[in-house]
Amino acid sequence: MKKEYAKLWLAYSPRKNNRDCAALKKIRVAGAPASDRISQSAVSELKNGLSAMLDIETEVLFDSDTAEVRSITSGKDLLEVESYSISLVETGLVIEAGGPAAFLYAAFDILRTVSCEKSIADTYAEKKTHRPSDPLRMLNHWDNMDGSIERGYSGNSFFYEDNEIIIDERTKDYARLIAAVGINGVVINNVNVKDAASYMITERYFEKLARMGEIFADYGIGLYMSLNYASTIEIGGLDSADPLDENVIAWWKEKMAEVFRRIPTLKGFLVKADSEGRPGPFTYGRTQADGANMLADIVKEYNAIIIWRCFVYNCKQDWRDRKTDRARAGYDNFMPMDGDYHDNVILQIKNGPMDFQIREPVSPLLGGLRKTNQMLEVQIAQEYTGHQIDVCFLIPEFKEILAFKTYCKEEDDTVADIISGKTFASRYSGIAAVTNTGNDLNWTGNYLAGANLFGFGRLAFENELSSAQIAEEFVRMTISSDESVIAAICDILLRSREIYEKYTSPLGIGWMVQPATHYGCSVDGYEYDRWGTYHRADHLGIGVDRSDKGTGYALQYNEPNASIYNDPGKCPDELVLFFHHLPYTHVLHSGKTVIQHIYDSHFEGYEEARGLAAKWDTLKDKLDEEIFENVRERFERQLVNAREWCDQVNSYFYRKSGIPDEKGREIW
Ligand code: GCV
Repeated sequence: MKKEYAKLWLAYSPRKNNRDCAALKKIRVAGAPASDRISQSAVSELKNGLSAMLDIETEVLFDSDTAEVRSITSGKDLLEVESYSISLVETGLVIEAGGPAAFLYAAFDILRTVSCEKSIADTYAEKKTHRPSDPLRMLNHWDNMDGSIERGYSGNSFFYEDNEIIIDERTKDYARLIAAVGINGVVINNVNVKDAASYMITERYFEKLARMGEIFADYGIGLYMSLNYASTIEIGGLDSADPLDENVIAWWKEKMAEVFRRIPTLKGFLVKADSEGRPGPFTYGRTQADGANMLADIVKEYNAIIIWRCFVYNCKQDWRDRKTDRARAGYDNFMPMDGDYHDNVILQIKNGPMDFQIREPVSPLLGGLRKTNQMLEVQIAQEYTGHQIDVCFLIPEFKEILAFKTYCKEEDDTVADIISGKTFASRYSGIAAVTNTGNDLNWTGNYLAGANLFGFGRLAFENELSSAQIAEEFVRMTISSDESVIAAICDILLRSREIYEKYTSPLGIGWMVQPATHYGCSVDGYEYDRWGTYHRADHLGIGVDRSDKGTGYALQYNEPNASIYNDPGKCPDELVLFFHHLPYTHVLHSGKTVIQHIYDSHFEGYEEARGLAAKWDTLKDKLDEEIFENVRERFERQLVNAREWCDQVNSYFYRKSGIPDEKGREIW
C-alpha cells in the first residue's frame, strides 16, 4: 500500500474537549462574502475539521453576501483585510473579518483551539482583534525544476520533477498547511534561476503555473517566482541585461504583459542579482537600485512587487586580505541608495550580515535603511544548523532577532517594529523564510523540524507568541495530547538551539563547517578559501577584528550598538569573536577565559545533546512508531555529529594554544 504523507497540524484526530460545545455548531461571519473563493475554503476547513475532531455538524451563516472585498495596494491594506476577531455570543461564535482571508485565519484559529483542546468558552469569552504582525509572511523555496532542492534536507521537490511542474493533491494540502499558520506568499523556485527555471516566464509553463496560482489563491496565498535577471540574454536573444538599455526595457515590458496575462494570480518576483555568480546590474556599471527599479516600474501596472535580495558580496576574496570583510558588504552595497528604490521594491535582508550561522549579529541594514521598504529573510532549511538531522528549533533565535533594538528611532525601533511597517512609512514590509520542506512523507525530514515550519508562520502572524507557546501548539496539534509527552518534547525543542550552538559555534565564530555540504565539523574548512569566512586563529588567539582597528564593520550600527560591539569589554560574550580577535586567555563577562569557554561549551553541548536523545528514548511507548523511529534515528546521527564537533574543535584549539583544559577532560 502506498504510504500517505503526514497531515501534520491538519490531521484533526478526535478530540475530547469541547465535544458538547454548542457554540461550535453555529458560526456567524461578518465582513467576508460567502461567494468568495477564500471564504469557501474557510467554510470547508471549518466544517471538515470540526466534524473530524468533534463529530459535530457546523452551520456557517454569513451576515451578507455583499461585503465588499477591498483591493490591496499596500502592506497596511493587507493587514486590514487579514485582521479578525472571534467572540462568543448566545447563539454561537461570531467572526468579524476584514475580508475573506481574515475569515480563513479565524477559521484556523478556531480549529487550532479545538485541536489544542483549549476551551472554546474561555478562549473566546473576550473579543480580541488579531492583526497579523507582518504584512508579507512568505516562504521561499529553493526548489529546482529537475526536482532537486538547493539546501533541501527532506527529499526532493513536490513542485517539480524532470523539469515539469507537479500539480496534485499535495499542492492543495501544502497550501492548506501553510495558510493554517498564516503564510500569505510563496516563492516557488530557487533564487539561483538557471536551466529550465529561466523558462518559467515562457509559454512552456504558463498553464501549470496559472493552475498552481489558483490553488494558492483559494487559500489567500500569493504566487511569486524567482526571476533570472539576465533573461533578456538567456531567453530573449538580446546581448545585454543593462537596466537602462531601451531594448532591455522594451523586452521586459512585453514579457511582463504576457506573464501577468497568463498567470493572473501572480503577485511579483524575487531577484538574486550580482551574487554568487548570478548576473546583475553591476555588470553594466549600474546600481542595485537601477536594476530593481527597472523591473518594479514595469510590474507596477499589474499591482505586483519586486523583492530584491541584499545578499551581494565578493565571493572571490583572497583569504590573505584582512581589509575586505564580507560582513560589511550588504550595508556597503545598499545603504548609499537608501531612498532611491521605488515604492514597489522591497529589499530582502538576511538576518545576519554573513549567512544564516547559528549565531550572528543582526544585519546593520535593519535599522540602517530608513527610506526603503524592507523585509527580513531567515532560513528554516537547516543549512548550517544541522540539516534536519540534528534537532534545532529556531524560533528562539528568530525571537531574539525580532527583539533587537536598532536605535534607528526613539521608539518602535526593534526589528519586529521595522518589518511590521510600524517604524517607517513603508509601503510594504514583512518576513520570509527559506523553507525546509520536501517530498518526504513527513514534509521536513526530521519530524521535529516541522516545528520550524509551523513556528515560522505562527511567529510571522503573531510575533508576541513565545517560543514555548509555539512549541506547545505544534506538539499538541501534530504529535500527542499526553501531557507528559508534550512537556518532554517541548523541553527538547526549547533547549535544542542553545545546545547546537554550544557544540558548533563558540562566541559567535561560525563557519568551522565542512565546505560545500555545510554539515559536520571542519575547523579550517573555510579558512583558506575565497568565501570571506574566516576564524583567523593562530597560537595566541582567535576571532575577526571588525572593530574600528580592523575592518570597521562594528561602526555600521547605530549608537549605542556601534560602541558596544566595537569594544571587547562591552561586546556580549556570544558575539565577541565575531567582532574581535582575542587572546585565548582573554577573560569574558562570564569570568571564563576564551579557551576555557571553548572547552566547556563543547563538552556541555555534546553531553546535553545526549540528554535530549535519552529523553526522546523514554517516549518510545507513548508515541506513534513512525514518529518515534524517525526522530530516534536522527538523534543517533546527531550524537555522532556532536561528538565529532566537540572532539575536533577542542583538540584543534588545544593544539593551537597549548593551554590545557582546567577540568582535565579528554582532549585528543
Ligand atoms: C541559494 C548560501 C547558500 C547557497 C544559497 C545562497 C543564497 O550561500 O549556501 O546555497 O543559494 O546562500 O542565499 O543565495
